[in-house]
Amino acid sequence: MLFWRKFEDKLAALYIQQKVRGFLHLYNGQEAVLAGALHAMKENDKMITAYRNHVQPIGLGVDPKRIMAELLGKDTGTSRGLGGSMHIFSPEHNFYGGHGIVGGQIPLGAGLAFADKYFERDGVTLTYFGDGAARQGSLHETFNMAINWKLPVVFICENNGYAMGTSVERTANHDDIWKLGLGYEMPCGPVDGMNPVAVAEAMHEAIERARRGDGPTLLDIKTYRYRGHSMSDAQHYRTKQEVEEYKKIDPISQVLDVIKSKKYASEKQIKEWDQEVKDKVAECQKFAEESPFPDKQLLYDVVYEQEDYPFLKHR
Ligand SMILES: Cc1ncc(C[n+]2csc(CCOP(=O)(O)OP(=O)(O)O)c2C)c(N)n1
Ligand SMILES: [Mg+2]
Repeated sequence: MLFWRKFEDKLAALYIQQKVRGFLHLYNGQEAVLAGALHAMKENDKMITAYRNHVQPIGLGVDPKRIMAELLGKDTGTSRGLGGSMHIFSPEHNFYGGHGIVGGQIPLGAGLAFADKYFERDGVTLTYFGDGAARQGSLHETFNMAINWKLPVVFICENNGYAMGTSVERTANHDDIWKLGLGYEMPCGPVDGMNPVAVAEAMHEAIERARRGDGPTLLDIKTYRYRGHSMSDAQHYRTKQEVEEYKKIDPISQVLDVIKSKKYASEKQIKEWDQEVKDKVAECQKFAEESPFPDKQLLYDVVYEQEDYPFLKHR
């Protein structure tokens, strides 16, 4: 979690230097929602999410150097710099993106789960979406089919309280997103998303339900993002005090408190971890900055020669 946090802080700095361009949506504050999931996932399980998607692939084993390179538009990036911030993709690590259309990944996640069931492969698909995406119609069509066909999928609403700036309370008659599962008789419930242990427990239960053939679960994971929706967000919709309140229950601090109180590690060890994380982030930056931009010919290749995806062959 600490590495993901610092990796994203570095991306914010690189954005200000105009080395990362376009959109940039950061995950700071939401790390427990990923850490808990990774704890519960097994080898063939898959993950799909929206555009707040830089750290999930790192958690699944993608080299973070290649993710930073992707954000800088470099040839060594996960999609040779063509995907950019919102479209990290690495199927070989079971990471299926990286989607910019709000709610677009919800049916795709059910589709991945359908394929696993159809081909009788072991595997559960974790389908992430935001509270804003929970208001899209595609969610309802997907829920209906997924529960009807008992697809091996877990629907994870990463409820950080806001869409771009619209609060959950303003977008529906009630603000309990988990209750959207009730109409489909889909197991559902709220989860404390600032606590990685609570997330892991809920994920274990939901993933195992899907794996044994009992179908989907909807988890409404209450979390918070410290930074703006994207880098260009004046944040008029919330107070600084609200952000500070959430920082008091920060997932990384919660884990550090346990480590310290149980004496799992010394202060010296904790400082060493900090340094290791800083060094690793610096290594990613060096790799990304020193990598070349892709050759212009690549644009032609991906537009006109897609049949065998030559541009992906180097992977
Ligand atoms: C179909 C569609 N409508 C609108 C947008 C513009 N848009 C981008 S992000 C966003 C908010 C989504 O919020 P949420 O699902 O809560 O995700 P979060 O950013 O909080 O992680 C909107 C409206 C879009 N990308 N796609
Ligand atoms: Mg949101």
